[in-house]
Amino acid sequence: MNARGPVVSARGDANALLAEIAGIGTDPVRGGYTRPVFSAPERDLRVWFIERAVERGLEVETDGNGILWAWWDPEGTDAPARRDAIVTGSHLDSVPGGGNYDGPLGVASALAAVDVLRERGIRPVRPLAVAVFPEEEGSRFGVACLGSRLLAGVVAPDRVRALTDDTGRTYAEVSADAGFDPALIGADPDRLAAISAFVELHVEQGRGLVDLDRPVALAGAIIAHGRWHVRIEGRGDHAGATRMADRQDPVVIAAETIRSLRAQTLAVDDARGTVGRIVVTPGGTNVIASAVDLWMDVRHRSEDAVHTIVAAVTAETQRAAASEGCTVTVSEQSFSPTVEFAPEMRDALQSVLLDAPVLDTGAGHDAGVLADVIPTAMLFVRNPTGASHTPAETAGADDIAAGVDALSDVLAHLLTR
Ligand code: HGY
Ligand code: MN
Ligand code: MN
Repeated sequence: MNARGPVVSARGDANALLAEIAGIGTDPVRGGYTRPVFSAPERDLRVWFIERAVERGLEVETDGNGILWAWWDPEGTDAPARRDAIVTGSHLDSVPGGGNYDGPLGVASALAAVDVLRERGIRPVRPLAVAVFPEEEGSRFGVACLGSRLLAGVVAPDRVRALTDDTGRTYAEVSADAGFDPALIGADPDRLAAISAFVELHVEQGRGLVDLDRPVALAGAIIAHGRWHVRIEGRGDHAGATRMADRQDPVVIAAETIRSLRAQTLAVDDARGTVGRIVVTPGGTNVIASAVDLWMDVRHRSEDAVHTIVAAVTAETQRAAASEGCTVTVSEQSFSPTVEFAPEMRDALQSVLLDAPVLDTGAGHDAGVLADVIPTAMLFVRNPTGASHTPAETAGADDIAAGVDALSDVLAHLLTR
């Protein structure tokens, strides 16, 4: 018996694996799950993953970026010779109040697929790894897909070490407290060179499969998306003793930023613009704020459209701030260009999956980051609500099983070529 139940989890059953972690990181205030990187819930999820991987005979390592790699090596080979590896997996961290499928479904399905491949008698001729990427959501340190970006060398380690969470603690401090060595983060070209394909299974974040009435799809593209930190500074004062004409109220400017983002986004067909997080300082009901921090998330298939929207909102915000006697700084936290998944790989997998539909997505993924450096594909599993980043996110048991079968078919194809 181990921390979470029977010593040997149900074989080939992603539903059972997900059920084992359903109690980890539940959020009694927001609902759903809150599992930020380097938190106790995320640590528990890492322990769960390692237990489930080791009981499957996988050799687990944690690299300098905190990425977990659980290896199934071909018989008769040893670790240093790993090359042409096939990697699958996803993430275990969540947004605040998220669902139990965004990330964990891909990890559980990958573990279950190892069972299925073994049951089918597949003997890989190349290594297979199940990987877990940390801080995919960027919920703690602000940069999305932080682990995969570090691995790919597209974010500077010094910048990452200095990133702060909402308590002001740096990545370096928090990761060290969690038992990692922040001096070790950074690009790992040798590891990337040893990987010949990456496949990520993920719950669909949208209703494409519901509308098509299909359980599983392949990903076509991820639309460009980025996040910008807007800091507005004014003059704090007393809510009752300060005449309206004498105010420099940053909250008023924040309202203008949000109005402007909505208007600029609606003016561009199929653009998406969101402000989901605002921090007012000091945050008293009877206090005129001294500063406001808010974060914009802007997405569109055209990268130019994203940058045009952000520039227009910045200009309108700065004009409003000048008239209110406030100052504004807008800084880009992360940006992901539009990603087209490798067509030749996608087409090959489509034949393996008997013409699974191909869907684009507005959600970012580690697969989107790695697609620049490794042939990468994604599988989506139907989400009946289509909702995500909310407790309403879901996936049906039969569709989850269909996803495991599809991932197993894809991995069998890639492992035995
Ligand atoms: O924000 C995203 O698109 C992803 O869920 N991290
Ligand atoms: Mn995700
Ligand atoms: Mn997500």
